[in-house]
Amino acid sequence: MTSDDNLPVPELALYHFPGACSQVCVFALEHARLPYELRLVDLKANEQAAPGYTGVSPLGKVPALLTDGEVITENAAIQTYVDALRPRAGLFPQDGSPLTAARRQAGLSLCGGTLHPIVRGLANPSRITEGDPEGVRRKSVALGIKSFGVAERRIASTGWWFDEWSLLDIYLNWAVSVAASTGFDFAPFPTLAGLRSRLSDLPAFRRMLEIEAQSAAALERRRQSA
Ligand SMILES: N[C@@H](CCC(=O)N[C@@H](CS)C(=O)NCC(=O)O)C(=O)O
Repeated sequence: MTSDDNLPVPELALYHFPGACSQVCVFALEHARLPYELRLVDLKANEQAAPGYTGVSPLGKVPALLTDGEVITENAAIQTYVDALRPRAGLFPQDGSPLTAARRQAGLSLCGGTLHPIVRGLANPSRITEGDPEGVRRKSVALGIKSFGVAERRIASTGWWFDEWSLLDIYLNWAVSVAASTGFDFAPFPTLAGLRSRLSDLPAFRRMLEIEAQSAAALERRRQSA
């Protein structure tokens, strides 16, 4: 099979857990209409620590993408790779400008390097400390107010990281949804809070939500039969 840019399309398999940041990669593959196999890793059952999976992802994290048998780890790298396979899918702006490229990298770094650890501290504080998890949670709230504030100011004028939606808005929405599920207050950040409803206009976003629900149900069945 070839892509719309006549690049050969590799055989793809994505390792995913519903609700995890790997949902951004699900969206990317769906929007780019690339065929892929979805392989579920049950983080609740600690499957990420099993040797079968650490052979794929040495840190035992999702997402990981197999492409013709080669592994790509790190969400930002997978997003960049999928965009490179299908540049005309419109996952990121393609104006070729160095400033746009730098802003894209800034967004990927903000989501992966800053917001992700904060939402982890909100959702799973006891996995970060051997001491008082409540202290980690409180600190994560304070860091979240500052860092989500930066993201809110960035997207406030257009509603998106760039002038139009991009994969960065899907990534931001993931961080917002996890933080919101812990009770983090998004009232001061209305543009971030409205991301999900604006993104729901995209067919691939709705497909991603369906895949999330189907994956959660499949894992529940797997646990019941274990
Ligand atoms: N730096 C990695 C972080 C990925 C990550 O932390 N994924 C979480 C799910 S959102 C995970 O797999 N956690 C399992 C664990 O830490 O045991 C990336 O950006 O891809």
